[in-house]
Amino acid sequence: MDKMKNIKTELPDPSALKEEILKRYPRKIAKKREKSIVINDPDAIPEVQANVRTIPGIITQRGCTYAGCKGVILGPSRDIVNIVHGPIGCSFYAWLTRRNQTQPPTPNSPNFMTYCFSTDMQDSNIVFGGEQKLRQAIKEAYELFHPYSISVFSTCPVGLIGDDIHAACREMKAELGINIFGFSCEGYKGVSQSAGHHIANNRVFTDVVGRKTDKGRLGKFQVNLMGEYNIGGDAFVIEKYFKEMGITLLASFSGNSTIESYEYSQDADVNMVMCHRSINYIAEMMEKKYGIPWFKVNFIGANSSAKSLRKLAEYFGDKELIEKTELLIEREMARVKAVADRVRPKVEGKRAMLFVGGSRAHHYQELFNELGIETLSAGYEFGHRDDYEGRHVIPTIKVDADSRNIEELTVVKSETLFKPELQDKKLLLEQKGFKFEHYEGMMPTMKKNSLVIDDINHWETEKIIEMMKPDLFCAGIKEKYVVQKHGIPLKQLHSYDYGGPYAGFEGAINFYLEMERMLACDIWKMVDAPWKHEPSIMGSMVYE
Ligand code: CFM
Repeated sequence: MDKMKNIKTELPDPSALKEEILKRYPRKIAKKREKSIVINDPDAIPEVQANVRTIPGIITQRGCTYAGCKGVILGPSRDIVNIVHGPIGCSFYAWLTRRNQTQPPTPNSPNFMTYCFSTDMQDSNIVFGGEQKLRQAIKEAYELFHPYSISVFSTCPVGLIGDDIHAACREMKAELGINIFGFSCEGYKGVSQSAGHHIANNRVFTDVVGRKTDKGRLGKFQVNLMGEYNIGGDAFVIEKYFKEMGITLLASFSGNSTIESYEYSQDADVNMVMCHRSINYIAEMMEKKYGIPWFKVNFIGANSSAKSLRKLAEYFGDKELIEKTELLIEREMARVKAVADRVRPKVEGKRAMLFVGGSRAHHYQELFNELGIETLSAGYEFGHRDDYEGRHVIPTIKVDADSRNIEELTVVKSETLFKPELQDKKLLLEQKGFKFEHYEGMMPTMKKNSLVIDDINHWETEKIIEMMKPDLFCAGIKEKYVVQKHGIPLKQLHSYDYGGPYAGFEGAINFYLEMERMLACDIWKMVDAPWKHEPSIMGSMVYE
């Protein structure tokens, strides 16, 4: 390792480590994985292979298409009954396993998030078809709960036997008189959760957004917040700031939300996109159809929260709004600074790795930067090249058979609801350097020689831990105990380990304190895994 290099901007070259990882793979697999393990150079971003099939048999972090559609996008809305058409296991897996929170306005307001609705398919349904059972389930759910809306999610067997869930939904919608729609989000439909996001975005756009056109204005500044799922109460924090600033949040896709609010979300003056991966499709389509511009925000990290709130105020350009925003930031930053000043010296120089989803592996690096914690290696489970390298690469992304599987909707301008004045405003602001439809991606913000790994697996996780010895690893429950047995603390960034919120200024403070607890402590060095002393069985195989 070359100690003379400028370690402020540059990490040691990890080429040898990459070789070491690839050496163990059969040749064909090594060739494939090589393209997903890249050594970063922020000045000349290398291409990352992403959004391709996981190698069968490898222990991936990924989930399925159904998880992305039902669990991620639709799951956090409270006034809709989400019926899973499939075997009970798929429902059980998706039942309250994410930490989305919600706050119904009154104790009597509908909230079906805690329920688990399933058609509980049996062998006989697989043989003779399950559509009739699905119709019955929709009817039963309606009679019991009288929800605002009902949706249906296909699981793998439904796609295999060919039940027409959309026909069943149309029939029941006509019969019951409420909005009922379905998602062909069979688990195998795409290579990861990401396909499920796209499928969910499409249907929500065609069947929900724009249904209510008589709402009228609800505030002076109307916005939608997209790609914020209220994990650990993050959305509550952001909503509080909007309220203080006088911003009216029409709809949040989809943390702390109602389906009803999506129906008039086309009345927004702007869309803010937090998690680009999961929701950029709706933002794009709403701009085409309704003329609503969108820009990227990030409320993870105190500095990025300040930047995002400022950008919002700048968009509206209202003097009073700008003043209120500055006051809020000043007050909150003073609180943040007091804690950061105390915690930073204790954790500065520690080294972290983050392997999460499709946006947090990037967003959380902001919090680490604020504490002087260095990111050695990071990657997404299912991000696309644009989430790594920036949106400018989108035209160069190869569309393969797996992506072609997911419908690309053709969207046309709405004759009656398109707002040309918002597009004029966008143009004017763009001339002043305001960036719309822009996401720079994760890699330009990471140091030279940081190791970027897409769809990391257990073997690679163990290897980078052994060789780079990070002080902290961020991932999910599947990785947690393997990592901790190495004597390294793991912070879950999907569920927050029941901590949080981590969004906004108070979230940053919570996270700093969590880092102090995890990193300024010696207990992890005392972990003694049994395999360090006991012989383990080794195997090898010849593949050619
Ligand atoms: Fe977006 Fe998410 Fe994420 Fe995601 Fe997810 Fe999630 Fe995630 Mo878990 S929508 S990409 S599919 S920010 S559930 S709230 S934490 S993997 S990084």
